[in-house]
Amino acid sequence: MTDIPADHPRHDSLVTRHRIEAGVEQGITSKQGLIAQGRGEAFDYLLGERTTESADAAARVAAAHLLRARHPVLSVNGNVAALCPGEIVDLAEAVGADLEVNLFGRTAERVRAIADHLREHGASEVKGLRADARIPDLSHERAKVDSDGIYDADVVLVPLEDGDRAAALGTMGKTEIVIDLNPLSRSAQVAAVPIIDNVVRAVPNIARHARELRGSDADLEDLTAGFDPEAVLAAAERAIRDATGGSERSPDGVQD
Ligand code: PTJ
Repeated sequence: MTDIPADHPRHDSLVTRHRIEAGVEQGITSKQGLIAQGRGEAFDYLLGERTTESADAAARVAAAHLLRARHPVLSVNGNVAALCPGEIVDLAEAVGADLEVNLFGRTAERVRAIADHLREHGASEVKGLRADARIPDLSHERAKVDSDGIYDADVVLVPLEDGDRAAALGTMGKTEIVIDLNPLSRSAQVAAVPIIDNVVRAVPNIARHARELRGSDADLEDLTAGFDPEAVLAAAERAIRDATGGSERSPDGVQD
């Protein structure tokens, strides 16, 4: 990987891009994952590459849902495995969730490579290899899930994917928490809890909230009941429109 100076103005974004590149080289991330990363980067740029207040509030509600769940499961694809493997394993531990590999471009080799990668980052058990159940009314490979994993879950964290599985999980009566930088994406639009943020920031942020909530006397039910997903989507869209409206452009108009 090219050395990126710590004081480079886009340091974090470039490091993230290199992680995806390495993921492809290791057989963890699909080539389409590179395209998804490019889309994500554009939205992140417009959001100021920061966790907005509304994304932070949504992350806290997500933590409350995961802590209250009977059986929470965190779904892992090739991009998540490359970008934040240690952080997703840590989140699973913080909320007592299962980890399950679920891929759009599913191959047995890639499922195994991702499971191994998560184990190398501390996961004790990784589901998704058996794939002995199906999400109804979903024709592609993402329908393949474990019967004692996503199929049985009541709350599922779905980071960064196309929208039809999120909708299908909702139809099954599950609460879906979606992390996606695009507030207009179908998965964000159908989520019970959309978190419009980069997975590299959102995943550790949910874990931080979960640990804080666990140690407090906060009413988790109150927290989840008062949540408005539409307001979160509208706030993210507003932040993007403000950024493109010219009010916050750099003085010389140069974009890195
Ligand atoms: O590993 P697989 O086979 O399961 O494939 C995973 C990808 C991501 C390739 C697949 O799900 C896909 O093609 O997704 P899409 O349809 O490109 O959607 C990806 C969404 O994630 C887009 O809305 C992006 O804006 C968003 N996104 C990309 N990078 C990030 C992100 N959201 C949060 N954090 C990111 N780092």
